[in-house]
Amino acid sequence: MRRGGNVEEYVLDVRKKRGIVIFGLIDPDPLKVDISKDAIRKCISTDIDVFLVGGSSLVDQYHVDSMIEEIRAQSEKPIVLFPGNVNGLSPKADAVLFILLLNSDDPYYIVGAQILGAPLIHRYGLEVFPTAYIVLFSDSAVAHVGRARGIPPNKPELISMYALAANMFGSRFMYLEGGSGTSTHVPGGIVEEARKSFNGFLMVGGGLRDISSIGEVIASGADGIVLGTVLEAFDLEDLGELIMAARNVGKGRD
Ligand code: 1GP
Repeated sequence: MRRGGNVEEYVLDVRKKRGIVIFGLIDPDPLKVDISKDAIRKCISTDIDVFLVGGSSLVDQYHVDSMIEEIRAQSEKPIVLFPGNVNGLSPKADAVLFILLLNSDDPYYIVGAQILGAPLIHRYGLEVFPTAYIVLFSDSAVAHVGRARGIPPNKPELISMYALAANMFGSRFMYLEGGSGTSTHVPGGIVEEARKSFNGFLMVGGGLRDISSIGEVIASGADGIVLGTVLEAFDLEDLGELIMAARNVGKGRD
């Protein structure tokens, strides 16, 4: 059942009550349907807060729709699209990260795809999360596809330029992306610098697979973390422990 325009409120409320919002990223790649269905079941058993659907280049709307139906049949949690392109949109979701890939060199990823997607989003009645998206590491698939210029990890001051611009563009969400499956996560110094300048909800993802990296990004100011690879790679017990540890770090935050 569609939630009808209150997902952002729900996300902010979870942040307030639980200290951290945990996003489970489900990949609608048609070549790994069983793995993604298994990841959905693990997300439900381990109590993630929000489903993100997308993130991969290998998608078509049929598989996005069917992953959403799979989630809906088992969970009431909100489903937010994380489209890598216009083909990642679906009328069955609750909301969409309306992504501005701020450090792309290609106008298509800054404004082109958004213009093509806007009429569909409007017609589908999806709730929109205006999201400034910054891809940190240039050796990731998302950087390659989105032609993103990487940000040197030892130059955290550069991120504040993006964070200030994100505010000025009116973005209510900012997503610092390391890249799926990356060996290093977004460093705490970068998260801290973004936190100082960005006024909205700060998400961090990519390469978060142990409590030390998760603890570091939460302590540095992340409001939400995105988990993708661990949902597929970890068994239910290890994933449950990791998520419980993340919840403990989030407890008692302002
Ligand atoms: C990718 O940030 C997400 O867009 C999740 O990354 O697969 O490394 O968890 P992982």
